Amino acid sequence: MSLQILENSNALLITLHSVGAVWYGLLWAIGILGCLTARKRYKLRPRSPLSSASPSSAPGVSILRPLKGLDTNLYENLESTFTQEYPNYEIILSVADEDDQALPVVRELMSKYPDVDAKVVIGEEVVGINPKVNNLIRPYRQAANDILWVVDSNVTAQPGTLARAVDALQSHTRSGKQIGLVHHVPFAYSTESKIGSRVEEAFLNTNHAKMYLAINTVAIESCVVGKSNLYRRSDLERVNGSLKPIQSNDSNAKQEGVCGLAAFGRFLAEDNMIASALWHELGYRHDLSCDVARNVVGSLNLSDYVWRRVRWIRVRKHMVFTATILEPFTESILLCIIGSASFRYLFGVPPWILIPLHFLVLLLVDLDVYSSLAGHPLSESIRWEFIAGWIGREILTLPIFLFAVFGNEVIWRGRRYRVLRNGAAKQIGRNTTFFSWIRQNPRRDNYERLDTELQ
Ligand SMILES: *[C@@H]1O[C@H](CO)[C@@H](O)[C@H](O)[C@H]1NC(C)=O
Ligand SMILES: *[C@@H]1O[C@H](CO)[C@@H](O)[C@H](O)[C@H]1NC(C)=O
Ligand SMILES: *[C@@H]1O[C@H](CO)[C@@H](O)[C@H](O)[C@H]1NC(C)=O
Ligand SMILES: *[C@@H]1O[C@H](CO)[C@@H](O)[C@H](O)[C@H]1NC(C)=O
Ligand SMILES: *[C@H]1O[C@H](CO)[C@@H](O)[C@H](O)[C@H]1NC(C)=O
Repeated sequence: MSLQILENSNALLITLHSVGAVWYGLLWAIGILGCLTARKRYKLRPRSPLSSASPSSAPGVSILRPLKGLDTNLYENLESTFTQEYPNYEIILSVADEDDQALPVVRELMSKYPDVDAKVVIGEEVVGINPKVNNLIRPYRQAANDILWVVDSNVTAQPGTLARAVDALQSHTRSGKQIGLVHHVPFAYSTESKIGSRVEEAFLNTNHAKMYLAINTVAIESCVVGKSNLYRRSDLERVNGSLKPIQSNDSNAKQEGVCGLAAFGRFLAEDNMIASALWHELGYRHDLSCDVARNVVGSLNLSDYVWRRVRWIRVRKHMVFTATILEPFTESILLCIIGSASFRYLFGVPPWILIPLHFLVLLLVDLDVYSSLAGHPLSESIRWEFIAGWIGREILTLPIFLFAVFGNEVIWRGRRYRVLRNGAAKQIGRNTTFFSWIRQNPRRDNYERLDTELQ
């Protein structure tokens, strides 16, 4: 009898450890896939023939830049859109408020580049709780071209980026599906030695980029952050954010109810939802071109970083529930515990070999991802700070996750929102209970980005 129980529990342990070992192997495979994709995709950035095409032969593009306040590096970020090597584009810069501090910068650039077709739109139109969508709605309607490139205020793009993105938008996947959206992986760089900035930089440029590239290579589900997205207005006009496939074969059919950008004002992570809607409602796919969305991280302290991740997890939780719940098990520390327990049980691999090896190889893979995206290895001057930031991120991940996953409220640019089940959000009043007072911690400077941290 007791032998029977022993055998059963043995079988159970073997099963559990086998699942653990397979999971461990799978996650390494995903990580390596991300690393190899980064190497392959970003090594060469060939010039697109569109860069020097005649204006009439290149499809027109409207670049939309929603702005709010003075970002770190705002002048250079905006200037990078004025210097795109592309024959046929206009720029529409928009602010919600005529006193916005971004306006003088915009005016200066417009007088520096009088030959670039650029204009400013002042004043938002409220279509939902998302201030970025409210700010974008008028430029969206006024855009002269069907192809829109929506670029966050803190993104800098290299001159060839637009032409390469248009090439990608006009292509098809290998299985013949149409490309509905082109996005760019964020690549952060920090000019400051503050700890939050270093941790953010280490996160975005290693683990985040690696997973992002791997998921987009496997392409079983839409996975897009909206720092820099190119899509067609005519496509967006057909979807309503319900993510239900469109019920008609007619290529002009639209969904019911409000369609277009206005339908996404109810979401906090509108960029993510737009990408999902194009994917699920129209059956289109996404493509990453070989450019990155360069992103200067301003000065962040540790609590800024923590709150940023908390917001991200809370918003994402309702959109991709399973992926969010699995997330801690994909992160290095839990993964290492699972892997070392399983390999010890199944194959007798001692943890003192596996654990150091695990973290060492992980660091090397992550540094390789960094150098692929950056186009050069990590520079000597920031090496140790970067590695310290990387270690900090690995350690912080689980506590942040546990804190974030049990809440639904986020504070975004001084406003409180409750995230609802379907990913939509509702703005709530400024209750000053003890808890809301504690949660009011995120930074309060006047320059928080319009776009930002909710991806
Ligand atoms: C759409 O096309 C498929 C095959 O091309 C056809 O079987 C189906 O009936 C069509 N549906 C509608 C609603 O027209
Ligand atoms: C979107 O359109 C679909 C079908 O066309 C409809 O079932 C759904 O209710 C609409 N959703 C919204 C939010 O309007
Ligand atoms: C304060 O919080 C309560 C419960 O959390 C909520 O019902 C109420 O609407 C909030 N007050 C305001 C002004 O939003
Ligand atoms: C972090 O910076 C924000 C402003 O950006 C500030 O409000 C907050 O007090 C700082 N936190 C710490 C722990 O220094
Ligand atoms: C703009 O984009 C970054 C990149 O992820 C985002 O997290 C943040 O909110 C904004 N940038 C910085 C660097 O502060």
